[in-house]
This record gives sequence, structure tokens and C-alpha cells, in this order.
Amino acid sequence: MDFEKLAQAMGDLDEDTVVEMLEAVMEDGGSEADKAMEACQKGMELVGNLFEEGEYFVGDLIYAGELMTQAVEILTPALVGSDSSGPKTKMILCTVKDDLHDIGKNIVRAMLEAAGFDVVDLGIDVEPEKVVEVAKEQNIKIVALSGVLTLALDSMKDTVDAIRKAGLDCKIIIGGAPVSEEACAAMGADEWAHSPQKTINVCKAWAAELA
Ligand code: B12
Repeated sequence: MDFEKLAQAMGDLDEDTVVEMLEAVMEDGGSEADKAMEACQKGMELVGNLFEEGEYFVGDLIYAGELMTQAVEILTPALVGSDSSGPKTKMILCTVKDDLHDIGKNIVRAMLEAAGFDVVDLGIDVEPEKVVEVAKEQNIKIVALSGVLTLALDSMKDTVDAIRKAGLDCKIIIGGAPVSEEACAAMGADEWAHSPQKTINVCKAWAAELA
């Protein structure tokens, strides 16, 4: 499979080629689904660059979002695997306030669920107070915050502050393109990740500590 071609087709928003190539990837059960997902994300970067250069407009971003969602739906069965033995640990996942991007969050949710977590997905543009309210009500000890915009770092910090101020004993992981070790340290989160796999490893270790 020519993954460069897939990334380019994604960047060109060429739905027919993308779907045809992804279906070909899934023919053997999806042994190369992770590489296909990487190529699709690379394609989204191309879209982002063209948007910055003024070649693409918001309508193209919306269409890119729909195409990426379709790609994720095709690939997810092969990506998630399943390891849902044992009791399920409940956790919160959401995209933080002022950020409407949810494709990455949805991938992380599918993978956490397949890894055996009971994920309370609060959706997008979620106020810090909502996270605190649900964590209190449902006695949740693990919170994962997603954000794609640079601005999301401020909302993440507000959410971490609100959780700490409420005195909740929660472990917090932040994820998405703008997060980094420095951002994590600066806002007082417990961990950060770009890849869903790291999130799963970290949350599993926390769940074991809590058990
Ligand atoms: C599709 C898209 C949209 C769609 C989103 C649809 C949807 N349902 O999500 C729509 C049209 C809504 C949109 C809107 C906007 N967008 Co937009 N969008 C994109 C685009 C092209 C792709 C995003 C995407 O889905 N990527 C694929 C997913 C799979 O990747 P991901 O989100 O990074 O997630 C992965 C990891 O980050 C990680 N991850 C994600 N979440 C979490 C959480 C945890 C806990 C962990 C551990 C890991 C993790 O795992 C995922 C899988 O590997 C990006 C370009 C890019 N390079 O990403 C721009 C981009 C993010 N958008 C951008 C902008 C500017 C906007 C707008 C402001 C445009 C406008 N003028 O209106 C608005 C903002 C709206 C808002 N308030 O949020 C900029 C952000 C710039 C910045 N640094 O802040 C980007 C980078 C484009 C660019 N280069 O300019 N957008």
C-alpha cells in the first residue's frame, strides 16, 4: 500500500480514493491499519497547512473533519483490539472549553473502551465546572482532557485548577496536538500524551493503583 498516496488523497479531500484505499487496507483484517491512520493524520496536516496558506477555507475543514471521521470508522475495528477483562474503571474524557475538535478524542475513547475503561464522554467545549460536577457525582478518579487548538491549553489549565480547587483526588492526563511536557508541568496535570496508546498505558497503571 502506498501510504504517501493515501496521505495526499486525504490532503486533496479526494473521498473516493481515500475510501477505496482504506477498504483495501481492511481486506486482510487491517494489519496495516495503524500505518493508514498515520497517513490520514498526515493528510489532515496537509489540510491544515493549506488552510493556513489561504488555499482552503472553513468549509474545507468541515469536509476534512467528515472525511477523517469516515476514515476512523473504517479503521477503528482493526485499531482497537480488545482487552476488556476485569472490572471497568470509570473515567471522564472530553474536549475542553472553546475547542470543538472531537475526532482525536473519539479515537482515544474507542481505544480506552476497548482497553476496558468505562468512559464518560462529556463531549466538546466542556466547561471546567462540568468536569468537576461529574467527577464529584460519579466519584471519578481519572480525567483525560483533549484539545487541538493552542488556545485549548488555557482551558486545560482552568480545568486542572478547578479540579484541584474542588479538592478532588483525580489523576489528570492531557492530550492532543498542542500539549507537551512543559505544558503539563506548567498546568499541574499528572501526565500528557500525543498517542492514544500512551494514554491507555498511563490510565491502566493509574487504575491498578486505585484498585
Ligand atoms: C478537521 C478540522 C476542523 C473541524 C473539526 C471537526 C471535528 N469534528 O473535530 C472543524 C471544521 C470544526 C474545525 C474548526 C476550526 N479549526 Co480546525 N482543524 C481540523 C484539522 C484539519 C484536522 C483535525 C483532526 O481531526 N485531526 C485528526 C485527529 C485524529 O488528530 P488529533 O485531533 O490531533 O488527535 C490525535 C492526537 O492529537 C491524540 N489526541 C487527541 N486528543 C487526545 C486526548 C488525549 C487525552 C490524548 C492522550 C491524546 C489525544 O490522539 C489522536 C489520535 O492520534 C486540523 C489540522 C491538523 N493538523 O490537525 C485543523 C486545526 C486544528 N484547526 C485549526 C483552526 C484554526 C480551526 C478554526 C479556528 C478555524 C476557523 N477560523 O473557524 C476552527 C476552531 C473551532 C473551535 N472553536 O474549535 C488550526 C488550529 C491552530 C492552532 N494551533 O490553534 C488547525 C491546526 C489547522 C491549521 N493548521 O491552521 N477544524
